[in-house]
Amino acid sequence: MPLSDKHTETKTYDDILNAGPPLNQLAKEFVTPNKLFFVRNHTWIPHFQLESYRLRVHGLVTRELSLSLDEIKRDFERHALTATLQCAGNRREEMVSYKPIDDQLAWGIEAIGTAEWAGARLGDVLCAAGISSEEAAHVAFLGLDEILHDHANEAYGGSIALDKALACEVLLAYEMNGEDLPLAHGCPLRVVVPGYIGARSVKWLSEICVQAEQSDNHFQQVGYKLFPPHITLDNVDYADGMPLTKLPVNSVIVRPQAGSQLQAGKVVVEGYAMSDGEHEITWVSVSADGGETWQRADFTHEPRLWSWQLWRAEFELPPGEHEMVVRAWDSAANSQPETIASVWNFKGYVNNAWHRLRVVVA
Ligand SMILES: Nc1nc2c(c(=O)[nH]1)N[C@H]1C(S)=C(S)[C@@H](COP(=O)(O)O)O[C@H]1N2
Ligand SMILES: [Mo]
Repeated sequence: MPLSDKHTETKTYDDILNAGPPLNQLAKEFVTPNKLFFVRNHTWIPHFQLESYRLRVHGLVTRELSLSLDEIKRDFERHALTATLQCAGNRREEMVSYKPIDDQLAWGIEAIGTAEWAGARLGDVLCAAGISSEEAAHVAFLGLDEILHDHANEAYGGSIALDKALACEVLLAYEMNGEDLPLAHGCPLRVVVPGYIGARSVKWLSEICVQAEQSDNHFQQVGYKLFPPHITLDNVDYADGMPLTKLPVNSVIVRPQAGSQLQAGKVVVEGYAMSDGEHEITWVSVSADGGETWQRADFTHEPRLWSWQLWRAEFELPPGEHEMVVRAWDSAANSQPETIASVWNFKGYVNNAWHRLRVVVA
């Protein structure tokens, strides 16, 4: 399989699958082929029998549900949506080189992909269960995979607010790009929460719970919380952290790669840009002189909600070393911070500083 094994090492669990596409294959097409779609797993892929698989829906509901995959396919209308999934740790590598980050995967720019997901709407399943109380404010998910924390196993989990859970873009997907959802991506069923950090799109989904509070799961209460740059492992109080939801506007140069040796003359620069999915990317500016002068990039596709934008710009470059920089704006006038220093956080989440790289033209 073409996924590189660059990210397969974690501290203790050597053979957990974490991988992304080789950079020369990244963002070449608007829809990422399944074989090139990054995989982010916190533990080993769970073992289960498809025949006995049930999705349990419980909590503040009028009727508890226990649904097989066939029942989900039969009883709920199938909806398809092209949406980008991005890990909160995408571009962590740049944060690590600014200031060390302990025990987190040093993703480059490859922890992102776009697929056509299809399945039932989470909102339709919640309607079938019936929200039973005005206290209901969050929808919590659990996966079948269990992770060891403080000497006890806990299923992977997280939650989103009830209003997002009821939004029509949120799917319980059983198909990815026209195929059955692959095992590594959460077969038989996963949540897809477009616009949110990938961590909320729980794979191998086993339980949905409607509740008053956010999930008490490790990955909601400790992991995937954002802190300002002055907070570190030594002074952190996890209760103060901001649970990550929507992704900030971001843009990345994919080609040429950092350190490339290029020929003088016409140089094509390509990459991706993405916001919170609710706002389309409206402008991408690219510089080949470290930010002295800028050019507007062309988009390769019509802007769409919930998906990235691929962009392209051309430069005439003389021999020498050149620093390329990219920044984007979305339709809500959000843009990116100039420096990593202003967004660095000790977990290395949501790096959206201007993306810079150096190339040599001969
Ligand atoms: N059950 C379960 N769901 C999970 C994870 C996991 O480890 N277990 N990883 C999450 C994270 S951090 C991300 S970024 C996305 C990655 O989805 P993918 O592997 O399909 O790209 O899945 C999320 N859902
Ligand atoms: Mo992630």
